[in-house]
Amino acid sequence: MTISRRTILQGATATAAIGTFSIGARGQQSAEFTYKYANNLPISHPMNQRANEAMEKIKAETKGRVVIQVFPNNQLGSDTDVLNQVRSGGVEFFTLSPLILSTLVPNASVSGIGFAFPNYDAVWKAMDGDLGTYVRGEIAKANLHVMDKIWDNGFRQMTSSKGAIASPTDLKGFKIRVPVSPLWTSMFKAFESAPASINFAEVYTALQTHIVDGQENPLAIIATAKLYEVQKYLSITNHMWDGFWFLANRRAWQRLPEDLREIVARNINAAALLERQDVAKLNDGLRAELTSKGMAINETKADEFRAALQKAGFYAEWKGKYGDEAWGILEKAVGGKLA
Ligand code: X2X
Repeated sequence: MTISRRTILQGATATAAIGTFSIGARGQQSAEFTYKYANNLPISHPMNQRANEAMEKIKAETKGRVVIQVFPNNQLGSDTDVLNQVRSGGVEFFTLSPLILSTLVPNASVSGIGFAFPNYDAVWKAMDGDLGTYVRGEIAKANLHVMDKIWDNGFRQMTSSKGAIASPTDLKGFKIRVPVSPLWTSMFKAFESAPASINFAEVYTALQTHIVDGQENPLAIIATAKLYEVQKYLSITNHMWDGFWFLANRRAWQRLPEDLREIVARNINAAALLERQDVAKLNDGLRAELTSKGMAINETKADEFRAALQKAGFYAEWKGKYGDEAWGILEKAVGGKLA
């Protein structure tokens, strides 16, 4: 390959444009690094509230050198689109469910195996411990940077416009939206449902127009995304825990000098811990609110659903896919055999 003088000059100009402290049109100083952070959740969800606070702190602590703009609510595209953009560098930061990330990093979804975690204590011990370390190692191999602390989405519950889901038999033939992820599709196929992969950006409309009859999400999302407007029945299934890895385009991350990276990572990880508390608190208080919005809520027995998955060969199949190393770390984290 020959590199012409012209290419070198172009390269030098591009680097200078990124690296200098420029003066904006109205005379105010513009930031040295202006980055975009995209996510799929409504503005009112704790994730956006805590991310906004973190970005303010980052701007202040870096004396305006780093400005990270928050784009909530799929403004920059659906999860599938934005995953591509964060890989190419069109978007610098993105929060994504480990299960959807598994379309790029297959073993990232191991934390989403059905009925694996009994409670939040077990989740945070695992995700801030060996299981999280293992998954972040896998993500790093895919050329993405990932922050240490995973954000909470929550334990997922099922909703329907057709009727209550009281036992696994109610899931047979059920037209349910699932996020775009092989693990989600596999789980609902094991229940003999008819899962449809749909990005969150289209979920409200898909429910409203009855393309699907149900979906599953934590209470905080059912409330903030107003899914109660288009769903009548809420079944407390706690069928899996889900979170959001805070990802960065690797080149964009490495462009930041070391001291700025430290400020950005520290504030984003601290915000994750606050967001975890917010979501837990929110989920505790939401049953009454969702009932007042007209939802009919029922409890279910986790053991029945787990047994149905076991019988369908779900756990054995995924143990084989993840391999003994990843499966062993998961089982150690949850303190028991899963398959
Ligand atoms: O798409 C969903 O259902 C959501 C918002 O929970 C995720 O990001 C996985």
